[in-house]
Amino acid sequence: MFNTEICELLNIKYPIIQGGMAWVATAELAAAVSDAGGLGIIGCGNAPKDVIKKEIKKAKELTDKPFGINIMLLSPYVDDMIDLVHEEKIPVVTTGAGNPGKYIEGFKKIETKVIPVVPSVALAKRMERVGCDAVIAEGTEAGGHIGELTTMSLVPQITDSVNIPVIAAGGIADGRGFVAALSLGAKAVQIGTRFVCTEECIAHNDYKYKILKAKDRDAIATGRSTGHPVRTLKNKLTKEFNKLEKNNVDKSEIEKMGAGALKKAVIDGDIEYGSVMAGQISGLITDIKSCREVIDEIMSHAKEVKENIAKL
Ligand code: TUI
Repeated sequence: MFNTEICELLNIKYPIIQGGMAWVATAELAAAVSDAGGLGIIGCGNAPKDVIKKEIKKAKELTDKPFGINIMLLSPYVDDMIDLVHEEKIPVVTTGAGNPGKYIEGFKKIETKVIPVVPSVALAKRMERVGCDAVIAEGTEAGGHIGELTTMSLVPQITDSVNIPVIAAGGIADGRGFVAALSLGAKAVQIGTRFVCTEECIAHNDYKYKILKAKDRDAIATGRSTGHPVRTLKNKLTKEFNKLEKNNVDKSEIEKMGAGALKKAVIDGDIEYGSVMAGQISGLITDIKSCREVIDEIMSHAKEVKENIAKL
């Protein structure tokens, strides 16, 4: 059940892809997700080549299953990350925050699958035209840098507009969300926040517990005025951001405040002045368990949900 074309494309058991979260998605998390039958992803964020090279080496030691990397296209080290994909023969690359078009020809030569995150139908169509293997339709419910449209609106509009498989992201953390995504035409899901609250995730415990304590309206978007909205959990930093935005402070001032804030939260555990990126589904997450338990639970829950719908 739920063996979709994405399973075949990416050589995985379950159509679950882990979000490529900067700082959070290290070798430990990626290997655990891949080992449990999903596709683990190492999030490169703004990290330099030597750091990611070490993560790839570690992940290869931890699992013999395939895993991918996420390249954040605003990173100053994008070209180094592309070189790493070639050197390490990484089978899957997801991208965020831009258009990976110019790298696709090179990836095709080494049979690396390219799957960009897209926030709109227009970009999804463009990505299909330039030869991407699938797209991740990420709704504004997601954590981190986000687009405008919700998963519920974005996914069916994209599945109707392209012929490549669509992966749904944003607001998915259990079997109900998984089945809902497939009902909208997606062939897989990408899950981020749920994987932060796992035993294998190296994020600071205070970061994980802030997600566990979050309620439905705690994951808010700031930075809309800068044109780069980011979803994080409410704290002293978001209060400061909101104040600056209300006072029409220069965009560069606001962006300066955000620099380094993610590491502060994920690594140092500063959940007041750090950027606690997390999705709107945070309120649904109430425990920390292993990646295998998370994935097994989603899959068995999804089966139950599907059977219950069939009875209606
Ligand atoms: O990339 C994300 N979310 C992220 S990346 C990140 S780490 C970071 N650290 C410091 C500075 C900046 C980021 C935290 N969260 N999500 C995927 C995503 N991609 N969301 C939206 C987009 C997107 C937006 C515009 C993708 C393509 C795009 O196209 C622009 C174009 O070139 O047409």
